[in-house]
Amino acid sequence: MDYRNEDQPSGAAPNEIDGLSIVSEEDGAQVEDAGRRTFLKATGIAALGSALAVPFARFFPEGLSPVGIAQAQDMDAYAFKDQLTLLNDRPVNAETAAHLLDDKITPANRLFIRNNGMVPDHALAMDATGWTLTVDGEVDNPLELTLDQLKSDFEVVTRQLVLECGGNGRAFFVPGASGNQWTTGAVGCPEWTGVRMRDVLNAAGVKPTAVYTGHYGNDPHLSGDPDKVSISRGIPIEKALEEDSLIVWAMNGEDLPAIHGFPLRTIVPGYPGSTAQKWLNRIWVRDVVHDGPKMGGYSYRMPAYPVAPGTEVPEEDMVIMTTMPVKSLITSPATGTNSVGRSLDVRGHAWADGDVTSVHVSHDFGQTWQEANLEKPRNKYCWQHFNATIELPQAGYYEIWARATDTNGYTQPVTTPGWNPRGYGNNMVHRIAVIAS
Ligand SMILES: Nc1nc2c(c(=O)[nH]1)N[C@H]1C(S)=C(S)[C@@H](COP(=O)(O)O)O[C@H]1N2
Ligand SMILES: [Mo]
Repeated sequence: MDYRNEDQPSGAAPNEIDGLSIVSEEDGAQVEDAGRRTFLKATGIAALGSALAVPFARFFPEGLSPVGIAQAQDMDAYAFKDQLTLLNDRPVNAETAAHLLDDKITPANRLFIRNNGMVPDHALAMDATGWTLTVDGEVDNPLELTLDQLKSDFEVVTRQLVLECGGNGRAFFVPGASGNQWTTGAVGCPEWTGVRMRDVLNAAGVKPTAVYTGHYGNDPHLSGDPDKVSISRGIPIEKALEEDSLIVWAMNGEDLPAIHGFPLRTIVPGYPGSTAQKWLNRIWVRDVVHDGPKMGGYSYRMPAYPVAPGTEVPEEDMVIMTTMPVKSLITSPATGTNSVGRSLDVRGHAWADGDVTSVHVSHDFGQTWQEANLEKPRNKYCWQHFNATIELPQAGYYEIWARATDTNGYTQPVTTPGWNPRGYGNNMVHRIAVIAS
């Protein structure tokens, strides 16, 4: 089994209150040299840094870079991010504190990053020369489309769509689950521009034998082995043919940033972020469920039945995670805010696989709930904004909780839901802490 990306168990789970949590380092001693890139010789402090996978390599003086040039380049591609929490720098993984996600449209510099491999060279150079998208497999006419063809031959659509990692909230599972210790910030809702995946698939002519897509990008594997694919996931053909499953080249009106998949990626709203293939160059239409790297084993798969926390679930009992659960995030005030007024304005976003029908907030650990104002979504799969004014009965310490309910009648649980080996799908209520004066 490849532990490099899914990482080792993190030990104790952090405190469950957002903002008071301890983000544990991961990937310790898992770093290997990537043969296909030039590396600085690991000596002295560099060797030590390499063994510990120091996550703040960019602060090291020039020449003392602990893990080498390729990683330094990835961190350059990360440099435009605004105050994100870096969980790992090889591969780059970073999340966003809730109060930094207050914008209605998530700016590029606040969107989380989840890389399984390295940022490809063409992206680092922002060079899309000769880029093509191949569509093959169970289709009548395999296609090889240039970016220009993609942009001119199909209807261009712009949609604001949630992108959320399936492991968002993993840090709160007890016992801890291995992988990036995301708290609440592996989510965002930028505006994407591109074409519908279904228009492209229909142009290729989907055969009746098609059951699944397989998405490929060209991000180098961490091992440096050019024959290894970092990640290749896919979606059921019915989902690929839905009108909001997109192939996009722009985020918030600009070219995709290098680290977010320049020049092309998929966006599959309602599904785990891992299906949103970055640096997309091929969609392979399959006559079986796609079996690329990170489709099998414990990756993005859940037990087929409820298991007790800590259970060793046999691999054959794991099933692919499809839709993401209903969720909400309080983006103002920031957790830890002191001296808030007794009349407290709170706001945030809520999202689901479909629409959110209501959001409730509580200041007394869920003993009483108050319905928040909820805006309609700008388009399907866009997050919805809520706000409420909570009257706090007296000065002191409060937790503010938010709980969303979706059109299917599902409500966020107040505790971590169904434990699973890799800690996916945690949609427990979001909690912040404030002191009222
Ligand atoms: N080629 C490629 N695509 C990828 C990944 C990756 O490592 N390589 N990570 C996936 C995962 S697990 C997630 S959650 C999203 C994260 O997208 P972002 O980094 O743009 O936020 O990209 C997905 N697409
Ligand atoms: Mo992810």
